Amino acid sequence: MDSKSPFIFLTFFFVGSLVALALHIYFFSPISPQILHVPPSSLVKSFDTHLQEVTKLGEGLVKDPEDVCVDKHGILYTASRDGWIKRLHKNGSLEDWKWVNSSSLLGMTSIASGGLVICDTEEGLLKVDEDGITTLLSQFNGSKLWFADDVTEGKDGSLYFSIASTKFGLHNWYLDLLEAKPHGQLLKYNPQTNETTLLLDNLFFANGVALSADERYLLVCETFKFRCLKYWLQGELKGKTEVFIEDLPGGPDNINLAPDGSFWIALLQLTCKGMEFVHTSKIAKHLLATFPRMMNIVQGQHQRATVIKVSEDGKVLKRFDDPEGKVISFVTSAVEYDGNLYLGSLHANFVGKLPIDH
Ligand SMILES: *[C@@H]1O[C@H](CO)[C@@H](O)[C@H](O)[C@H]1NC(C)=O
Ligand SMILES: *[C@@H]1O[C@H](CO)[C@@H](O)[C@H](O)[C@H]1NC(C)=O
Ligand SMILES: *[C@@H]1O[C@H](CO)[C@@H](O)[C@H](O)[C@H]1NC(C)=O
Ligand SMILES: *[C@@H]1O[C@H](CO)[C@@H](O)[C@H](O)[C@H]1NC(C)=O
Ligand SMILES: [Ca+2]
Ligand SMILES: [Ca+2]
Repeated sequence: MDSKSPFIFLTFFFVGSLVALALHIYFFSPISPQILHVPPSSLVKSFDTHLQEVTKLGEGLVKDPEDVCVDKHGILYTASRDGWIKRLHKNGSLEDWKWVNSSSLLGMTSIASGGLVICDTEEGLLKVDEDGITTLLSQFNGSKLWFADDVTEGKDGSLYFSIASTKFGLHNWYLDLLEAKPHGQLLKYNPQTNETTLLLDNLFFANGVALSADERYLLVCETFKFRCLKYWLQGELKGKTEVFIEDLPGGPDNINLAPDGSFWIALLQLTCKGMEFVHTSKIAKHLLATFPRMMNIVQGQHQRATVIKVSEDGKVLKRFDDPEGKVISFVTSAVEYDGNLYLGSLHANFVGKLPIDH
């Protein structure tokens, strides 16, 4: 036998494997990606450690509470991944309040008439009150409402809510990130007339929504664009959109009005250190989308927690971090109530509580 044969065989083997891999990716990649710009500020390490001082409420009794809200009586609510809506009374007792047959509950808000409205990424908008669970809205424009992400209520009872992606679902949200194209929407639902209107389309993963104190405008976070938009509801700019804050040091998730009229925004670290190149390489994006298990190497949300307080004119007033995610990570929501910040997280078995100085 020729001594070169094994070498030739190996060469053919490797070239053949590469061609097969390329074809596989070409035919099976579920995305048609574009390049994503990641702001340099999101790559800078923070040295603030305030979030390491959180108290853990309900530790072991809640699972991945994405959002929290407080009602007019000061009762704190959160949705656990097991479907339980838990509430924390002022005396400190945690109650299993209502059970929703769902593992896909995200943003929530307490409503003036009592109870809550919650986004279920599979079902749409749910109302939860003493009488039980009702589906408020499950369709829009003749198709099923998928991936409702966050909701807030206006004084007239209107519900403003976001659809993170009309293309990918909750369990494939990283595909939306890799594709880096705008599939998000901002909508308004009027419960009196059952009318739903589209306010904004083509958003980059529409996430948290918050009304200003005077309800003259609505803010919506675009997670994969590292910015929040301001949508005018009243005045001469009504119907117009402008950038509220951009180049954020993380992807904005929930946003909540603070008692002083500013806003708390939770920021996600979307990629772990050293892996940022995947957002600028279409080949890397296709490879990850075709072999999704590899996303575990790339994702960075569990490595940090960051919340910022932003003034009405879009200036960062405060920033709190757990820079390595030692005590809390993947913080998705920050709600200020009565001198404390309550923190939701998709990587925690508790709700965080942090006293804040004024
Ligand atoms: C706390 O308050 C709730 C609601 O009023 C009540 O149901 C519960 O029994 C109280 N728990 C304690 C330990 O006092
Ligand atoms: C919950 O929903 C699942 C799927 O929709 C269904 O199979 C199951 O019977 C439901 N469980 C209860 C207790 O209603
Ligand atoms: C509603 O659906 C129709 C038909 O699919 C489409 O042409 C139209 O743009 C949609 N409208 C909105 C507001 O999404
Ligand atoms: C809105 O929808 C609900 C439930 O589908 C129905 O009971 C109610 O009559 C509707 N209201 C209007 C104004 O269409
Ligand atoms: Ca929210
Ligand atoms: Ca969210």
